[in-house]
Amino acid sequence: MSDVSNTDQLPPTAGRRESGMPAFAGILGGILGVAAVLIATVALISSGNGSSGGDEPAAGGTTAKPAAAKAFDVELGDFFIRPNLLAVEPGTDVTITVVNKGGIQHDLSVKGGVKTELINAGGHATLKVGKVTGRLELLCTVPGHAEAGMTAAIAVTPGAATAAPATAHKMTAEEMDKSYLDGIKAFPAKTKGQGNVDLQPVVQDGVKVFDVTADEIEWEVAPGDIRKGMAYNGMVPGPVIRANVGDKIKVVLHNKLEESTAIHFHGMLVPNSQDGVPGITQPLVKSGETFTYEFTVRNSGSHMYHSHMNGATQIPAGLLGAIIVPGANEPKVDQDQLMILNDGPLGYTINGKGFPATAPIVAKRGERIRVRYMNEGLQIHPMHLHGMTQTVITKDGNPLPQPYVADTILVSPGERVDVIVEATELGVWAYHCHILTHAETEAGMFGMVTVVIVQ
Ligand SMILES: [Cu+2]
Repeated sequence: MSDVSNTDQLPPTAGRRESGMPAFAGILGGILGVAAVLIATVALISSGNGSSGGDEPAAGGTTAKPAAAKAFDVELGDFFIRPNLLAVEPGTDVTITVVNKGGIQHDLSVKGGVKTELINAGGHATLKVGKVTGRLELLCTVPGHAEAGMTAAIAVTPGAATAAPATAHKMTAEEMDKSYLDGIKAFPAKTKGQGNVDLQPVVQDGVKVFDVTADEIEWEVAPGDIRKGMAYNGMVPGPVIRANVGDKIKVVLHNKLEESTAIHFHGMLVPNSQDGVPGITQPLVKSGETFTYEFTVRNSGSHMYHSHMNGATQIPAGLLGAIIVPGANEPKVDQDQLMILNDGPLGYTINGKGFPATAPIVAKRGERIRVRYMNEGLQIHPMHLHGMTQTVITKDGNPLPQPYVADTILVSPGERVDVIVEATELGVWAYHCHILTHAETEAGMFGMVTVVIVQ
């Protein structure tokens, strides 16, 4: 098999090009788009044999001792880079074929250097690192992803050419079975920290005052999976604020973050000055500052409060919570469950936890369960319950004139959807996001998976 540095397959006219540019990639590079797949194929072939190509003629064609070239395959995922250490001989010309196996966009970047474009889930890209003379750090530059584990390195190691090729580990069928069943055995796993705890207000002069402190935290998403996040009152999701229509409420935000923030009351009808968008309706709430929101609750429903500053990072990192305002005609239910969906630095989570640390819903046969879906993430999540249907009764806090029945409920970012589940069927029923890259890997279930147990 040939390496990308082979030049004997070149047409004579292709002899002049940038010094050190791998010939194949040099030609194909001109046909962007279509080329990505072809380069991926070439790289797959070339990296399989672990050859450095060091004995091949140099691409530049004049120097006596050519630079070796080496192509690597690297997988990106939520949130890993595999393999995370690429060993090369000093002076090797490195090209990396990058495949995004995750469910969200990632890129691969040399720290402070070249990087790929954002790669969609399932997409490929090629990173031409060039000649490597010293250790290089690699990372995904999407905010929060490096912190979540997406880092790697190219290490310069004399003798690397004869070492085993660096390839992503592929699990055997037995390993897959064991890992899958072990995950289910661990459910529901205990982890440190729990979100959605009711926030008790202090009543001052007839006003319900809720104190909320934003701070950086470490959060155990799943057993041993501890990630850097941000939280209100140290929990993800933040504490639940409950109020009634007509209540005068104050929400006092203390900013202990190292950056500015603000709170937007998503879905609530508030005076413009209380809408929580820095620079548009209020000043920035800078690090160390306190800001008080005050308004009279006007509309009922399942609502949310979340950051509206650096939102693509702060909200997925955990600055979010539910506001529940009962309506005039609430359905009669035996259980009222919150299901806050999120994705980002904390991974794919239901109420701040990933499987097997998610909580099951346990019901007696015949119970009526309301589930309030809220999507605080950056992606859509079609939530599928096995065995029983879901009746959609409310959208964004507004009761539907005509409820409808479904088994998969698509919840888009910012949406709230209330459903009723009649727990009529005995058994343990899987309940998960049906974008399966949010729920399963070859190592088993993770992320947005839980169960409904009907006894
Ligand atoms: Cu999902």
